[in-house]
Amino acid sequence: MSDFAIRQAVFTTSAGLGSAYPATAPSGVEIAMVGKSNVGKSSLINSLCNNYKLARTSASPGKTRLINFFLINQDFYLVDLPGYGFAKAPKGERENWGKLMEDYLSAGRLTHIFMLLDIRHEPTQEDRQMFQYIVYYNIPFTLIATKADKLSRSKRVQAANAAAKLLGAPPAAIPYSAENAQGRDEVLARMGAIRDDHVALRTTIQPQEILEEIQ
Ligand SMILES: Nc1nc2c(ncn2[C@@H]2O[C@H](COP(=O)(O)OP(=O)(O)OP(=O)(O)O)[C@@H](O)[C@H]2O)c(=O)[nH]1
Ligand SMILES: [Mg+2]
Repeated sequence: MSDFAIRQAVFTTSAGLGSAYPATAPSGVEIAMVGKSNVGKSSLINSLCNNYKLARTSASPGKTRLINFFLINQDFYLVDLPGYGFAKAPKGERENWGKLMEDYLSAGRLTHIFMLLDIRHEPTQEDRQMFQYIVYYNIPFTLIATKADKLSRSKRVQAANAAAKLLGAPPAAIPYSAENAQGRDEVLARMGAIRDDHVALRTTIQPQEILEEIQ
């Protein structure tokens, strides 16, 4: 297992439509949680950070309405986004969701997406649209199948991978449970790798080398 650990997680700010985002984190790394409402995005952040008061969660969908930034190890951001597919939401609110997401996704600060799927359910049409967006814009992603505790141990890996396949992705998703922290080590290791890789990319290309290449 990797030696990456979350030593500190601090809520920084919430951003709504038209409000400013915080300055990018020192490492430039920003990992955002996307997925349908109620899939467990806020719970995943809490479980990873071992702090159940960090992000607000709720049994009823539509809890997270703003973009919430959490600074990890004073180094990179985890970002909690509002979920989609909340059928009961009024039309105006769904339009707001679209604008909020479009603004954020086009801001160019996001470096990786954790896309969450409920391990028990087939991906929805909206999940597939979201995934197509991710692929179209070439955003690096990791698939996480949430609520793994709802299935028997023997079925989890297969169900997680099947959900990924139905999405149209390579058939690999990390089964995760915010109830019993199954998958936590794997997601933390992934986070450490994302963090390091990004730094490597940023530090190996020096402006001088770019200039030499152009000449
Ligand atoms: N059994 C189980 N329940 C979970 C798990 N993760 C989340 N939940 C429950 O699912 C519900 C929704 O969780 P949230 O984390 O608020 O979901 P969300 O994706 O942030 O939802 P929105 O903010 O509405 O988009 C809550 O009742 C959580 O307790 C899990 O791994 N296992
Ligand atoms: Mg939430």
